[in-house]
Amino acid sequence: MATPNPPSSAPSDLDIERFETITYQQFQRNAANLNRPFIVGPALTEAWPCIRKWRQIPGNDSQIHEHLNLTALREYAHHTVQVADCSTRRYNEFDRTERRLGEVLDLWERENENSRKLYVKDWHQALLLEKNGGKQDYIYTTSDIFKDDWMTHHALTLDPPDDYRFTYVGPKGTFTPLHRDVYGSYSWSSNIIGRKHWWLVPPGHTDIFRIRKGSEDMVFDIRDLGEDVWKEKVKVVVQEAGETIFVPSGWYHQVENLDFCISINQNFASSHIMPTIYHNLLQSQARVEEAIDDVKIMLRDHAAKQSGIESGAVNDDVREWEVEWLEQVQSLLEMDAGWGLRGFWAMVAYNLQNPPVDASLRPSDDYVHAKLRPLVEDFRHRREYAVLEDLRRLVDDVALIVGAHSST
Ligand SMILES: O=C(O)CCC(=O)C(=O)O
Ligand SMILES: [Fe+2]
Repeated sequence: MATPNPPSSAPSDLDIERFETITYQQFQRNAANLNRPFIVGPALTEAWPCIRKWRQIPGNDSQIHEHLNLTALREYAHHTVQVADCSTRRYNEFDRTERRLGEVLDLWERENENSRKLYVKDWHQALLLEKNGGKQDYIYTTSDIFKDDWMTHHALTLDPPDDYRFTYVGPKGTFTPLHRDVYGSYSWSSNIIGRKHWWLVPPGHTDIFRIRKGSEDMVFDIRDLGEDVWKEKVKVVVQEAGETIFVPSGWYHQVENLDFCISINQNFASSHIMPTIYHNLLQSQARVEEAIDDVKIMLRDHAAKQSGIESGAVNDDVREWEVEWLEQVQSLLEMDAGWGLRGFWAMVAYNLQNPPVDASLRPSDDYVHAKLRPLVEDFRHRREYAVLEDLRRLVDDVALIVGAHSST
């Protein structure tokens, strides 16, 4: 029997829920429980100083930057930024260079074919402002719902301080190819000026975008595949100026600027997704280990020769070569993925001891500890725990807090 059509107002699986305003409990349900995207209306950003500063009073000229007051960005002309050239693809990204923002502003103001393709991305505007004695809230305030962020909260304590807060500026037509966010983190992105077109792929539909069956590599631009292939599977939405979008953990997405846009975004992670982040890091580590497997054999054989033991018969207690091996893997992982196991556990320990936000805006300690206990237990079976003393001490500190009892 045919099922009747749902009333046209019923939300379909492809709809993105929109909130005018949102409570922390609603955020928790969508982020932690359902891991699905949503959009929050302009009420979240309307008091941000940057909206007033960067919006251009409409005139009747036909500048490509329309509503964006590029002159107001001159204040940051000395900031070094990453610039993607959207006319030149390089692997899974566009060609990128590092330039002073002032140089890019000059190019945009000259308005030619080449400058229309330049997209300023991953500009650490808030961090650079703070380094010069300023404050993030001169530009914007992070919404309460996103404050339980373990990544930037910890990264700001490093020497030199780092963060995952970014500003994006790009003319109409510039775009970000299909990707997943770093380490399986969440992101939020608020459009200050202009509209963005988003394509969001639910984790269950990732396979249709692989370049080959079983491959880790994804298509660069969803649109190359033809809409019929993905139409029923991908969430597509236009994000208006002032709106904020939440991108869930592990969702592939791609974004096109429909106008000259400026947006503020942040990759973030709270206790809900620590297991994802931990397992993603271990997967990256496994790839590093595989790539330099010959180094392991070399170190082990060398140690065996030195101690006069036949290769393969090295006693488990001979650890020096293994310390060297595990350290090499960690430093390569840090270069490749931006951090390693030390960074992960230091972040966890720091956030347990110094929660980023008041208890009403984060899960209960019981919840947080229950999320972390299995990770501690897993890590205690790893060679890094047995061999690298500083890591063992760090993880033992975490174990004490979360109540993971020693296995020995
Ligand atoms: O706005 C863009 O071009 C990309 C934003 C993005 O990928 C994100 O917020 O995760
Ligand atoms: Fe992203």
